[in-house]
Amino acid sequence: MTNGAVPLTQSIAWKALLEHYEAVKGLHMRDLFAKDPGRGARLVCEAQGIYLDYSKNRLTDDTMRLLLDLADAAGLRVAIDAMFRGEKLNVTEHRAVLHVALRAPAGAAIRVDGENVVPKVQAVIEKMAGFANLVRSGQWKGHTGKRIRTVVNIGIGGSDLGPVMAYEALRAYSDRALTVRFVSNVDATDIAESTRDLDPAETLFLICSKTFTTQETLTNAQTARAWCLQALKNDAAVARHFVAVSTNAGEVEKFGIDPANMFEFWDWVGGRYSLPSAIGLSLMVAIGPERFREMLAGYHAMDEHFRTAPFDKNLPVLLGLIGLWYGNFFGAESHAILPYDHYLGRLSAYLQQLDMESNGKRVDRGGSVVNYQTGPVIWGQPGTNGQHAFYQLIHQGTKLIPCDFIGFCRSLNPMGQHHDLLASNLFAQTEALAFGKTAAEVEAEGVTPALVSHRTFPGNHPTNTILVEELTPEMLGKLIALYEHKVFVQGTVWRINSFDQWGVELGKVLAKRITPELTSGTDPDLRHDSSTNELIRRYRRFRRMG
Ligand code: G6Q
Repeated sequence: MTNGAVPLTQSIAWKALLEHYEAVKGLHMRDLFAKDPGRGARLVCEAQGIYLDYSKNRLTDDTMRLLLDLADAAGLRVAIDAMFRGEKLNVTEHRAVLHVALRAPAGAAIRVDGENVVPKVQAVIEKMAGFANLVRSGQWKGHTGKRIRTVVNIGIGGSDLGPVMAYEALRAYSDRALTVRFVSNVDATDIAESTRDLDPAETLFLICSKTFTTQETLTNAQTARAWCLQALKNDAAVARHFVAVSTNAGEVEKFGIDPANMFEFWDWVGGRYSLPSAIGLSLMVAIGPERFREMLAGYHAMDEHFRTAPFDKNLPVLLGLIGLWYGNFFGAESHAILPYDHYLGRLSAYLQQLDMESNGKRVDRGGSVVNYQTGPVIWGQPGTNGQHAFYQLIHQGTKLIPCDFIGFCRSLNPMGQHHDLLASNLFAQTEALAFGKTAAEVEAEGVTPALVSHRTFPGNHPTNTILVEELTPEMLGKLIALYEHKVFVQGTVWRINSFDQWGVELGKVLAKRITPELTSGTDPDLRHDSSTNELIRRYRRFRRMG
């Protein structure tokens, strides 16, 4: 699938980019725009209701041509087809990578080990819809006969970040008679604060865990069970107040949840790609099956765009290649995601996991250490709040931070001038970042000479602008799939496995070793390094017993 024989940095396409970088690295966007009045209308890509303006980047038409050559040389087309065909691209876990099957329409055929998985995906969506309708209509009663008012999703990582992000994003479409809360942290404060004002008789817990062995989730689930049974005083209540989403029916049953109340998904769905699976159940309860299906249709439309559009008009390919240009050639280490929509307050955190867990890899698929940068640090906050906090560093700091600005033409809460002010801020920021303010311009404003350098903005800070008409469930699906596939594009060029997460697995094992050393009644024989040993001893001295 990749040209494994030639090291990436020795490949013709890479070397051509390196040479080109030397020629264009000094160019300023001020000059690029001045010399080319058509640039802002030409370096754009519009598809699936998404307008991507990538003209405010430190690149030329030649850069794009060379980046597209790199994608071709990386075998991107073959890799995309292999993913959609269900090949086991996750080589270290020997698994297919088929989140695209979760949103394939009924009637499609996508095979894993010879089995068409689309019918079973559709069957789970049907089962979820039946359940969501019962809860939404009040027909699903708690143990004492009361209707459910609050749904608490217990899960962590991929079993939390997607649902919480999408629930916040689609709040405008949700049933306000129901509230959904999310508990993820093993810190008891999370579940204590999330349940303190709730009535157990009106609360339904969704225990979401692909493996159903994750310490944080199971600990929270046990605590929730105890909280519920303390009030309802009957084990039979579990059946009305606990539902599971998992790939592991055996562990679900051991926990005491009736397998009839379990919603299934499969090992070919990575945790961070699982929102469109049964992991999205809390979201479906909130917005209803129809809206959830609209979101799935949006995902699918972007999947098809990615699979079929020529690379120079392919949104995920363009975003992926432009990101790589900065990471691998300009040495940028991070990438900011800045949504100008309050509903997307959790989008950056969601994309942080998607990208950093997928492409935070130091060896290629064959296990050799790579000699080039892979995934960047992804971070961000919604605008305009970020402008009053960290944008300073982007404008005038010493680091190059490419940014994605995401905005909408219409607000879901049209009130007075709010939305025009929000949009003006977005456009003004990308303009200021690109063009800056020269010392001459500052002087012309009559600024005292001592302050001129302080008030000069170098500009030439790259941004992509993603402009969309309105935030809908369908559009949210498209935006998430856009970033999923961007990550795929980069991972393919970097020759890494974007679909395993051994670093997460490490964390799951390490803490389990230390817990008994913190709690044992007798002094444990500590065999860590001297720092860890001292920390454990100090903790034991001061911890609350019992
Ligand atoms: C995601 C990761 C990780 C995972 C959590 C929860 O891709 O694998 O974030 O989702 O560790 O795992 P479980 O769903 O198995 O509890």
